[in-house]
Amino acid sequence: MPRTSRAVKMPIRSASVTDQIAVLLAEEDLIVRGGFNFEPEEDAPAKAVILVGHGGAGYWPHFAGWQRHNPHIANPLDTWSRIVIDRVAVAVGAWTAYPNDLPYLPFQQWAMRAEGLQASPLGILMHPRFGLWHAYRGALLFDREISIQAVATSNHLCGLCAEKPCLNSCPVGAFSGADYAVERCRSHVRKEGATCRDEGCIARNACPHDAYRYPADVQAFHMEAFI
Ligand code: B12
Repeated sequence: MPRTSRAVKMPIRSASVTDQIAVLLAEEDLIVRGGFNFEPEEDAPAKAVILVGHGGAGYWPHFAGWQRHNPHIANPLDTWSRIVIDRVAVAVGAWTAYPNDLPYLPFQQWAMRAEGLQASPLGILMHPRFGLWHAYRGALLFDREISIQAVATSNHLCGLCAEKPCLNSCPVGAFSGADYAVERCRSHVRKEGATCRDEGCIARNACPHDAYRYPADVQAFHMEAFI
């Protein structure tokens, strides 16, 4: 029997909360992206947080299948994420927060803390396994402490990268390593036939750590949302 189907049948009550969440998310190829307990003196929205997301685009067929049956919904990826992650929250007694909800919650700061990540020169966090090809779809918030340990800071791959092709490849020089010229980037991507629009951000694609690169159609979807 394949390992995944055995994992889905695991008796949920005997597993830790993180294991329960992982099992429920696996049905949609989403993953636990780490978590931590907030310090008591922090101005935090909860006592603990677990981040939900993906490395690579394994979630895409699940989302695309759902979208085929729900073709006219605005912000479809956000809506799908909400449906999936809200359901998990109910099962484990948590509530949810989403990266695009206003006011923005500091998802990247939480991710740095949960997964020991650091920012790439593009602003996107660099992951030791997924490279730049990962994102966060939501957060589970708890009014109790949970048993989870933040991951120690890993080797920062960008620190070992001398050439930094990400900084030399943007056709409009939007990334300086310190700043991101959002409007210059956006007005270029909006142009009909721009490679970044149809195949994804050229700077992000220049990163050599690309084993989990999203397929071009997935990148095009995200660029469309961006413009
Ligand atoms: C507003 C926003 C944008 C804005 C402005 C970014 C900016 N200059 O600050 C725009 C629309 C330009 C944008 C674009 C993209 N974004 Co954006 N964005 C956000 C959002 C919704 C809010 C950021 C924020 O203000 N947070 C509030 C502050 C308090 O939180 P913070 O953790 O301290 O914020 C950090 C970021 O602002 C970061 N930062 C600063 N400058 C830049 C520049 C870029 C490009 C990024 C990604 C981050 C970044 O530094 C802060 C300190 O850590 C976050 C989700 C979130 N809630 O954080 C996603 C988020 C940061 N974006 C993300 C992504 C992936 C992108 C895109 C690559 C999407 C795409 N097209 O595929 C693009 C990049 C453009 C490109 N060329 O491809 C991911 C990053 C994941 C990761 N691996 O690190 C996030 C976390 C969303 C997610 N669902 O995972 N984004």
